[in-house]
Amino acid sequence: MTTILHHVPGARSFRILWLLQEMGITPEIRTYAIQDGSLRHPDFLAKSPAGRIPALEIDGEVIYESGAITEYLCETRPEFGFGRAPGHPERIPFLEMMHYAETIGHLIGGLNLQWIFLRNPEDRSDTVCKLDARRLQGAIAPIEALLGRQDYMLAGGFSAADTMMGFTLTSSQRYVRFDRFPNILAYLDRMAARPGHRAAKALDGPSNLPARDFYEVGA
Ligand SMILES: N[C@@H](CCC(=O)N[C@@H](CS)C(=O)NCC(=O)O)C(=O)O
Repeated sequence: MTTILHHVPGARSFRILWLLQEMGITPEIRTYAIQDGSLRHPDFLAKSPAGRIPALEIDGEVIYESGAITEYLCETRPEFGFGRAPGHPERIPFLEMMHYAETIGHLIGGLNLQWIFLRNPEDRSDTVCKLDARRLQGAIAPIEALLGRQDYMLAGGFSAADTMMGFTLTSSQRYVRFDRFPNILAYLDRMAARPGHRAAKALDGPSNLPARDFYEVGA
């Protein structure tokens, strides 16, 4: 099997790298940078029409959208138990958490645009930044409550909902102070201790995002 992951270090493609490593699959990695135009090259647009990572090629077939890739990998490799198939008692929370990761993810993307990718910082909107940081914090708070009741996104144990959400929660720390979310901090420590996560971190590569660790947004 040939597996190629189109990847930006520290970006959403980490979700796929981590899941693949949990499955014992090491892909060939093609690395891009968001700010250098490489994701807008026609060759890449032919694989991912909005010019976004991740895209995953398996034996020449390309899939884009991290949630779709994740569901596909779980469905085609049920022996790992990382998905929750139709009829499974955790099917609904599985789907909810998979997609909730992108409710949070799109808020981070908006803040990244404001703080990292705008060419002219004077174009940044303080109002939008504050609103989005508050909305981000509000979207994370229910996860803190959830992790007060269970160790993973699903009560039944580790799943691909964790590879989707774990990455998202890690990235949220750029805009939200997590000292108010101790259950999530303990969860992220548990995730980081997993051999699959460690192996994925080793493959991730150095960040090429010109980003600070934390932006004080005033939430
Ligand atoms: N919903 C998509 C979002 C993909 C996405 O926006 N990826 C970002 C990196 S985290 C990207 O490629 N950004 C490039 C751009 O916005 O030009 C997914 O989950 O795969």
